[in-house]
Amino acid sequence: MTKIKLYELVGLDERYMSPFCWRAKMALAHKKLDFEIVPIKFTEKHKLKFSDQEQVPVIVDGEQVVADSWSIACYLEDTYSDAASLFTSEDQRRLLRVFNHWFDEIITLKLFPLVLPDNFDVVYPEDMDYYIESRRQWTGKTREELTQDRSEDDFIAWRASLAPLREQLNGFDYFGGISPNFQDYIVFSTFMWARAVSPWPIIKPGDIIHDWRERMLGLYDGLAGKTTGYHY
Ligand SMILES: N[C@@H](CCC(=O)N[C@@H](CS)C(=O)NCC(=O)O)C(=O)O
Repeated sequence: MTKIKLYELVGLDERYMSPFCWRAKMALAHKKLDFEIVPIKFTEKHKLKFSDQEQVPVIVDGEQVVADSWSIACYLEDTYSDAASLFTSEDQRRLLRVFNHWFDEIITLKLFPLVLPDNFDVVYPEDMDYYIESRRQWTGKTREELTQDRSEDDFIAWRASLAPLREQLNGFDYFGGISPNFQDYIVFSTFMWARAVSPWPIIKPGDIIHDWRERMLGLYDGLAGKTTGYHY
């Protein structure tokens, strides 16, 4: 069987900085599927033309091309139904779809301008012009303005907003209970983006979420923990 290809965004020093790619990668590992990473820089998105869109992650599994992390999780779940499940039931899949949106649009979006200023340091020089302009259009601010605007208080507020997740983890090793499921990968992906690009600790030791993140870093023979990132 040929390996599944995962097209994944990469920065300097092999920093895998796309949260959505982390979701796809952890889902592939969860199902114990054989895969290889095809690293993509921001200025190499023409290499994704075959997928009829311009974003990573994309997987190629034989003849099948699937883009978008949620679609990839569903594809893997349905295609490799004999392998460990990413969802505990169809009801949970529906609920996690909502969770997925909430986590992206509320939790990760709030963190975005706080971590973004550091992301510039790990972008390839050839990607920099595109990165500066696209992020200025996106946020309406320059890197300098974003840097000036953030403070530890913003991080404290962000950490506090994770209270419902702490509640869910209480007494469990993973959001999935005794073992991880796709909810764990959704949450973890944001932590992996931050870890790859910013020295600012978004979570601190002593927090139940920090303990969980440590467990996640060790999963699948340290798949995530072995990658380049800041340690906190
Ligand atoms: N909803 C999509 C979002 C994918 C996405 O936003 N990918 C980003 C990387 S994190 C991307 O390809 N960005 C290209 C760019 O910024 O030019 C998913 O879940 O996969």
